[in-house]
Amino acid sequence: EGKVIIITGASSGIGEATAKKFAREGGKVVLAARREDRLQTLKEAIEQEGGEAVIKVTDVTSYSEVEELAEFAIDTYGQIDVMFNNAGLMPLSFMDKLKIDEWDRMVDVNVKGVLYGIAAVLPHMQERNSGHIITTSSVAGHNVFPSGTVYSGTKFAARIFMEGLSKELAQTNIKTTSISPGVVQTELASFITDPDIKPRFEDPNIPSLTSEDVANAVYYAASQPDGVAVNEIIVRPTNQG
Ligand code: NJP
Repeated sequence: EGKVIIITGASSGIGEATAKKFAREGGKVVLAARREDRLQTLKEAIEQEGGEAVIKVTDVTSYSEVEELAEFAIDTYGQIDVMFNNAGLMPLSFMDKLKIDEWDRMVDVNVKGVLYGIAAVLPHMQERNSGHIITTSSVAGHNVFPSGTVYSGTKFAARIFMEGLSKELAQTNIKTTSISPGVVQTELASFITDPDIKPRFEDPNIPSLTSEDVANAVYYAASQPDGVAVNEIIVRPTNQG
């Protein structure tokens, strides 16, 4: 309640659902992504329900933009309680397709974007000796599957950043959490360009979670008492296989 949370990738899917969840629970939500129209629509939806949100157009591949996002949150609300590094891409393909551009984009958003999010809030949280950094990894950050090799690598990295940071911050009150969802029905698979992969991941009949299921897991981690850190959550559809 009343927590200030920055959410990257707030313009759709898990980020959007998490924004609505925190706003309903009384949080002050800072919505970040590239698509301003989507952020504006979400802000209005949250306000119509009596919640509080502001928007900041941000490309997480730019450190200066992520820094400005953190400064904007502090200027607006005085503090950052939770940083949710959630923006991500999953253009799956077999490695021998050599989709170098897509590898670059996954590394830029899924790896460097997370590091920039950490860097932008860490000094502020250390100064207050309080705060919580939450990052969306994946079950692919625990197990690699064919066509998901590069994506998995980025999600292993994201999870290890949270684990290592948690150890480095062990003497502080700052918490870290890695959220690893299984399949979630969002727009993520729509950006797959490999025709050998795309139909399988866009099949609406594969067992999947809703974005709200993941938002509930994020909220669970963020709403624990001061002395309790939930460092890792794996949340999967019961029959994902
Ligand atoms: O996907 P989607 P999800 N700068 O496509 C944003 C992970 N995950 O909600 O910039 C800033 O609806 C983009 O915003 P925009 C996944 O890896 C998912 O499923 O306006 N933001 C949009 O809001 C990812 O880390 C599944 O285009 C950027 C958001 O990212 C997280 O969940 C399973 C950006 C993507 O929303 C959320 O993805 C799993 C940039 N440069 C993990 N580039 C799953 N869906 O099955 C993109 O294990 N975004």
